[in-house]
Amino acid sequence: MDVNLKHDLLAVARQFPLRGEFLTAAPYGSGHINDTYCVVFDQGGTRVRYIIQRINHLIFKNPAALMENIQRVTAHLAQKCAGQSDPSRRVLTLIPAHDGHAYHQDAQGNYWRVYMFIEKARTFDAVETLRQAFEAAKAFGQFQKLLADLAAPRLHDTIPDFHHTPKRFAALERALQADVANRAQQAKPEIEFALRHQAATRILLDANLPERVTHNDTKLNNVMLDDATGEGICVIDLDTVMPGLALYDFGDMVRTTTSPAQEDERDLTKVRMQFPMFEALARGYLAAAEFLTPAEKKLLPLSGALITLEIGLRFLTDFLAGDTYFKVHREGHNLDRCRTQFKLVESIEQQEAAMDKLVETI
Ligand code: ADP
Ligand code: GN1
Ligand code: MG
Repeated sequence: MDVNLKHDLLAVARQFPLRGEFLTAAPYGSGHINDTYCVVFDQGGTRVRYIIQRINHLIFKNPAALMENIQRVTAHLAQKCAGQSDPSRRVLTLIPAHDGHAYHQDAQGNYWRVYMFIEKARTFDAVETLRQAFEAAKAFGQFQKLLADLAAPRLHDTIPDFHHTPKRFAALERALQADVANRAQQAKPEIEFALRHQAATRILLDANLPERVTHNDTKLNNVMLDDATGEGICVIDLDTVMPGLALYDFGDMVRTTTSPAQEDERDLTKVRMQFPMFEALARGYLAAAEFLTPAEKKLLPLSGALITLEIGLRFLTDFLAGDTYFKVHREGHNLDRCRTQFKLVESIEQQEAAMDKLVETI
């Protein structure tokens, strides 16, 4: 096993009914919040992989409630996918711990969960083809559609006000006021950009849209695309599935799936909203999300700029606060991420008329 691992993955794995001989464990994926590992077992000559995750309980303050949400959501989806081909690859499957709980809490207070590994599929950190955009959006649209009849009670809010953009703006103002890391002078243009956009933060909240069950973190790398068919086979990263607006999800797709650049690209000339990608997203999403009201549909183009602005505000806030929320891997990482978001907001704003026109025709 990798001696540099922060946690004893073998000890964690032993808390779950994973058969065979433990072979390897290694960090996996590029998420900003949880710790994700891939562990491999030898089961009678076959290598079987699992995903083991440590839930970031400083961010998700009630992991038990979060896991209750995930159990309900995955059970509901599993029931709906039962008649389709390859049902076990279409929804995440939790493996409960030996004690029957959906997670294991270790002696240090960490919360761990295990998922079956979705084989023959992968995620992408940056979009490469129109087909990927179409399939990802269709999968997220389908996800919302399948959860529309989730039985009561309402899901827990795993992070309250997660997409309340005005509150995200207020948090930025507080971070700016405190300037605890003495970094405000390094981010003057970004701070000015944020301040100029304050009025835009209310757009979705003021539109009186219906509450739905939404994913709330529809980054392109939170949907697995099938290696053979390219289909969006499984929506993953379910920690923020909770009541929300459909457009939070569409907006985050625009943020992460229309620019050819990575989220932390330093060369801002590479960052832009590619209109054909937006079209593929809108067509894919609307192919599945037939439940949208006219008011929701009309706001699809604006949601992209809003959610991109919101995540940019959050990266800037975390930069000013001294990098306490998102994982960072280099100096100025959160500021770099903020810059790409604000550049993308500008690019989306410039194409708003064309986006409106397109959506009217779909
Ligand atoms: P984070 O919250 O840190 O983003 P994710 O749940 O998105 O964590 O997992 C990180 C990455 O691990 C994903 O982008 C995906 O590539 C991979 N992954 C997660 N769950 C599975 C799974 N069940 N099967 C295969 N790969 C997975
Ligand atoms: C985080 O966990 P991950 O990396 O999929 C964040 C999202 C942000 C995203 C920015 C719980 O998502 O809200 O949009 O980073 N998740 C949480 O890349 O804050
Ligand atoms: Mg993720």
